[in-house]
Amino acid sequence: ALELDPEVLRERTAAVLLTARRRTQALIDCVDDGELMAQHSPLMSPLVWDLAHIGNQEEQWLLRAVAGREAVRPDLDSIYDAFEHPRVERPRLPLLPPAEARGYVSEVRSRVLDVLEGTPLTGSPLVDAGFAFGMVAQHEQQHDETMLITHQLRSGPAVLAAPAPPPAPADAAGLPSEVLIVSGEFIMGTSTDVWALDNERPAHRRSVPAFHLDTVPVSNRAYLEFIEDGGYRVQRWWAPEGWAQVREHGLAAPLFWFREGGEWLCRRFGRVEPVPLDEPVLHVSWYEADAYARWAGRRLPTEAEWEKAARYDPATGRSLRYPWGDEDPTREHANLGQRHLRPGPVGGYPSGESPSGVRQLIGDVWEWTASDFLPYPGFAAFPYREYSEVFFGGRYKVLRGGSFAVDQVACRGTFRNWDLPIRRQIFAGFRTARDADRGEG
Ligand code: AVJ
Ligand code: FE
Repeated sequence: ALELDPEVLRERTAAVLLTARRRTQALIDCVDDGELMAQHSPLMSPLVWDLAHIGNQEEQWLLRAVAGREAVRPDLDSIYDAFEHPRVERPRLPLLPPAEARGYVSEVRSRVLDVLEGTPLTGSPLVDAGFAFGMVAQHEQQHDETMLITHQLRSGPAVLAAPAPPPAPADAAGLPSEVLIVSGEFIMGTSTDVWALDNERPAHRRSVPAFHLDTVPVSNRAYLEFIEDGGYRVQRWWAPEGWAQVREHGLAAPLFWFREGGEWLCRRFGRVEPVPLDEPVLHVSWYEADAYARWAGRRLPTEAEWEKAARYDPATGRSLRYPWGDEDPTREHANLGQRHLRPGPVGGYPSGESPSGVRQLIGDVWEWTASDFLPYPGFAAFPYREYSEVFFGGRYKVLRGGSFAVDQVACRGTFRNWDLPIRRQIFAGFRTARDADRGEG
């Protein structure tokens, strides 16, 4: 996608870095210094930690690794090393106060723009097609999503606002509930998408038997049926660890939901509203998604099934970058980039439909899959083991598709996210699948 004239590549790279910084700025400028330093949830860092961590990663990769420049603030590396300090202890670190953190990230950025001007974007895997710059922009955008989660967990008056996403199109109510994805091999992952991260590589063949996938993500309306049918009280729907979580924490609904006067309400960025029945369900753990699917007589899709539904074009046998084709998303295709601070109603974004007719695979809500986070055959850690490799194994479940909170630079048909199956604060929902009957597809 970025086979470009070097000047155009430089301009686009600078623009992508600027887009990320604007988002970061919006997320920190709306609260005072006390709130930037505070820990709003033990699950999250203080916002000011994320801010300086963004700058520190940018310094390490672009100023030191790419440009070979002397360190600006080598003393900060340890404070902002995510592996050295778990989130719960970050408020007690000697963090840069807000004004200094702002000064640090802007100093790093101005040097980075200088490096971008002067570095040939070819000649080593780290700089080819601007990879390291793209990686750093994706890193900042991923932290912008993390910071938005912190905002959702924060209590106090609302400080963020955004226009509502477009209403569902006229055909949304008449969509088939599920779509058949035909049997056969497809190409999973990528070896050619220049800013794809290590865990998305390499492209490889995967055989996927025929299956049916929900046309749209599971809605709050559908999820409420599970709740009202006593779903949280019936052990047989739940994986053992999921049932333990329900019992231990008294779970009875998605995170941020509560009941008042017989009505289900939810909290969103400091405001309360009736649970929007037509939106995809959000803030459920993998265990809740898994239990709902079992209750519905279905199951979660595997990661390979999800990617085939999103990328495989039966007409050509090719795998596309996105459900709609190879072109970057526009606002017609998907709800991304914190443009709207909520998912759109189910059935939306018809221009973003996949060749098989599945909607909203990209944007709106991250989708839990049945799969553990594992390397693809031929995986090679690049450029650092701590991005993906140290998370491989059975502890983390894969999420696909991106949410309204992630920017397009960090979202594509091959992009893989992962989290612990107990997590509920992330912007995650799901859709369900079932095996095809014999003879189908
Ligand atoms: C890919 C979203 C799981 O936030 O832990 C940020 C991204 N890696 N800094 C995370 C990441 C290093 C990562 N996730
Ligand atoms: Fe990070």
